[in-house]
Amino acid sequence: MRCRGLERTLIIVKPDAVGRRLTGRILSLFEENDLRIVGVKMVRLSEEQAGEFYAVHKDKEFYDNLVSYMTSGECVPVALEGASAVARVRSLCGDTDPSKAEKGTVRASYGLSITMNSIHASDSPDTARREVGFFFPDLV
Ligand code: 3AN
Repeated sequence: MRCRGLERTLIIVKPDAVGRRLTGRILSLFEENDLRIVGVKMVRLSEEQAGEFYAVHKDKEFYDNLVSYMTSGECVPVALEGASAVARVRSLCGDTDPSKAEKGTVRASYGLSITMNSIHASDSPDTARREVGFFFPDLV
């Protein structure tokens, strides 16, 4: 059940982190910060699914690289719930570029590059609704 005042957001543990067996450690960080896992699964995205998920970046120069990376291995999409979940989860993930991410964040701890940066997190409540629904239609 969703309690009043709580927000939901989507993260994806990306192939670089799943492949290095970091999924549990990454999810622990969110649970330790009062975020509840309300949906979790493991998927291998098709090119079509990754393209649809990242449609907003279609015109960027890194789009092809991003889609090819996100389809290169297993991903773990997770729906998280908590107070101010969208902003707090973004802050726990750190800067897109791991070399600029604050110490203790997922990307500072585990990210390898801007592309292989270990985690995706929804960037606004509207995006979160779309992204949670993309993987967990029953949750929206
Ligand atoms: P974030 O995931 O931090 O919100 P976005 O939404 O700007 O970042 O970008 C989506 C994903 O695209 C990033 N997680 C990253 O993997 C990739 N990306 C973003 N900017 C670049 C870039 N300049 N070069 C390569 N990949 C990028």
